[in-house]
Amino acid sequence: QSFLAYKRSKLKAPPTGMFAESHVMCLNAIGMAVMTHEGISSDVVLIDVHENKLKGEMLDLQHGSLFLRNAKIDAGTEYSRTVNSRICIIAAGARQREGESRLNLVQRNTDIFKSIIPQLVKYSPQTILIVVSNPVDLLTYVAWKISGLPKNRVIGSGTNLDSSRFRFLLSQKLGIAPSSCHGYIIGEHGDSSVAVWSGVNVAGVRLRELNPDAGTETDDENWKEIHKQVVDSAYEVIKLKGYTSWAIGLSVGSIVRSLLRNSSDLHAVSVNVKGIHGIEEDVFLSLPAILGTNGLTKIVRQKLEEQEMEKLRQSARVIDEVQQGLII
Ligand code: 6V0
Repeated sequence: QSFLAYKRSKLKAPPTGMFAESHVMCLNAIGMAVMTHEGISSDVVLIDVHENKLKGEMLDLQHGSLFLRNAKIDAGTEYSRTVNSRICIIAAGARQREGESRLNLVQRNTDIFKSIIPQLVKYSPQTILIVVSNPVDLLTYVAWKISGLPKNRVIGSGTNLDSSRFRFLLSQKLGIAPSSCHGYIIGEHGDSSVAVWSGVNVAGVRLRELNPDAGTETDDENWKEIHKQVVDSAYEVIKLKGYTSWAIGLSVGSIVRSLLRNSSDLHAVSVNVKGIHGIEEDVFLSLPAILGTNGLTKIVRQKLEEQEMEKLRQSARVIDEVQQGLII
């Protein structure tokens, strides 16, 4: 996919400066999944360098606009189309190859961002950027640096998806719907993510009350396997179908909905975490965050165990080291 720009409709924008409902446009399956997410947006623009693919996707989406609450769908290669976008979703870039780590993608996608971000900010200086491209935590930092936007308006999709995978897998093991199984994956979206086992609960009943070893090496119920499956999920889907699309699309759709509706919903998203949980580096990692009209409103400070915090600090150090080597 490329990036999805949720535009502010010039016709519909109320004079108060409030944003009208946005619009989705998207090129690939990620965008398609976002598009179909409960009519989140009424005005969407899709930008990509691949003109034919773009036109094909646009027509395909337009033909379905009847079923998308008549959403306005536009597409093109010119950034002027994105003017006054309330939210820009950046999912442009190289895909992970089978077996390739997300970190390997970083300089390739940084170079792509250098051509995209200044254009987006030029046409929509008030926008909120949502970064999806991988490695998402590093690229959220890159987007923040290039854009010059305040921290609250640059957010990475982060572990919102990992947390959804986690809750799905918990639900399978417990026989309870994912929406009723509570738990967070935080930190890096990827191999060094942290499962907060101490907080996993159903209706306030903590898993650790029933099994104090849950998630540890000594656990004979092997709960930690679930976190391993979360980490391996993308690799598995990519191996099977070549790319991931539906879960990430739906996950980004949920973030967009919270921003547009000013819902104060909580999402594990990649935000600037310097000064939290003892992290000293200027890095972006996922923590539970409240989202609203202005982007990031608050970060919820979970009561983490020392080893969970140490894992976060270790990720921060690794990410910072890569950041230092980037040519931004
Ligand atoms: P894709 O289907 O190849 O789409 C990428 C699109 O980017 C293509 O259509 C390209 O034409 C376009 N593109 C490349 N360069 C530019 C540019 N300079 N300007 C505009 N468009 C450009 O890849 P896919 O959609 O599968 O993945 C895209 C990115 O999202 C990759 O970095 C993935 O790793 C990342 N994902 C991140 C996920 C997450 O959880 N954060 C999940 C899935 C994919």
